[in-house]
Amino acid sequence: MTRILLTGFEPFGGEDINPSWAAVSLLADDPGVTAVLLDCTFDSAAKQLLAAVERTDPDLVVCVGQAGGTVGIELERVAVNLDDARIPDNAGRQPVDEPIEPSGPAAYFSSLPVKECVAAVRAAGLPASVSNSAGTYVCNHIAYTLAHLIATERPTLRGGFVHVPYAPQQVPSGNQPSMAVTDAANGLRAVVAAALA
Ligand code: PCA
Repeated sequence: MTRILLTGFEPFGGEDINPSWAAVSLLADDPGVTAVLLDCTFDSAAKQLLAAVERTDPDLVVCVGQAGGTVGIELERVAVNLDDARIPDNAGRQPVDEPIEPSGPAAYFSSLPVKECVAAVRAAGLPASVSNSAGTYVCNHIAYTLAHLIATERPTLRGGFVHVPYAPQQVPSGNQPSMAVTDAANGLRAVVAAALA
């Protein structure tokens, strides 16, 4: 059976939930899926991701994070070799203008078929788009770490990063866009199916 590793993040920035983990955990019992929760910290999240890849030896890895303020599921096309944190991570670390891999390339492209994944999410009736920046915080750090692993050690692994919007309960006044966690989960199912096709 195809082995699929999905990761989501713990809450950060004063939020009570992170819709990335809320959605990923709804896929935990899907065939072939291992769901792993990552700390929202620069240091431990990458270690947790690499350990999970070692443990599960996946064919596909989709890492998922929250992107507050976005309207749809965003397939990240690019990961940059830069940590530049606007707020401290959950361990209180706030790197500014630091490379992730000092000898690594400036950026990597996702090895997910991002356009096909967007089309699949839209076909499932949900908004989606390609994003050309995953930011410079913990999500980009994980996207770069994954891409670097694929480039240097696991050439047959396919993987990339996806951002999901806030869950509705995070924006009770409705002044920012949100997506039901069940919809985000179904969107992620479409991403996985397209990535494996
Ligand atoms: N979103 C943050 C980090 C964790 C998360 O869910 C980001 O976009 O970097």
